[in-house]
Amino acid sequence: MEPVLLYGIPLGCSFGSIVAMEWLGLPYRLCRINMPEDTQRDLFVQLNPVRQTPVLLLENGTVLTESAAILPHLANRAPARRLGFAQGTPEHDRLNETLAFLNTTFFSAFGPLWTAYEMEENPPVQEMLREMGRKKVAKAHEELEALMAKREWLAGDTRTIADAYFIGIARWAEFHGVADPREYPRLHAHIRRLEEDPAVIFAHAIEEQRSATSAGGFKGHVALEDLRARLAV
Ligand SMILES: N[C@@H](CCC(=O)N[C@@H](CS)C(=O)NCC(=O)O)C(=O)O
Repeated sequence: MEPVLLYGIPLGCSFGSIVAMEWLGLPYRLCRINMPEDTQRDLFVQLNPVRQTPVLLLENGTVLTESAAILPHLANRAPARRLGFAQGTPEHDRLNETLAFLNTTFFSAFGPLWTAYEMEENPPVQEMLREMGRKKVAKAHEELEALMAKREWLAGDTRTIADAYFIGIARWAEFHGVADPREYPRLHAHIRRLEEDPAVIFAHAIEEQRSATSAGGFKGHVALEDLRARLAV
């Protein structure tokens, strides 16, 4: 069977891996994971003891976790698609640098906002966390805005897995009502361009369970329980 990407809803950062899968154009399946309920299930914990999505189940029954590992793995599957670069090149270094920034500084800037959103009501603590989150998200946006002054795409002159990963996280700013797009015009133009991409439109439709047209190799969903038989022992 094709590789299976386990993606988390609502609003998972695995969105970027769905976009990358579509850009890749190779056959794949998806497995829908409701967070946090499904991430606590025995089979999911067996797949990823860290209890997080995305998870990529490979053809040989082994598992790859972490966006920073899954996305380069996908890019390497079809080098002709140019979603990544050959190891040892300056472009590869630049892509690693950008992915690392997105996976640490940008991703974690939203941490306080998610904590405030998910915690039991406690207005003073929530307001403090929101303020901290607003500042961290604004700083990360400033850094990305400066970067986009020099580049057409996040990691250089061409579209890469960094852009796929970015769009799955960037939408959190609107969800939390932070980072006014007018303050980051280049970054916002980049977001608008990505939002018009068929792969991004597809990923939204998948998350929202609307009819979704794949421009890539999507072969349908599989249930979590059906993956049990595929796991390598
Ligand atoms: N370092 C991981 C972080 C993954 C992560 O935090 N995933 C969240 C969604 S964005 C998740 O699955 N949370 C599980 C839950 O809320 O139950 C990566 O980049 O892949």
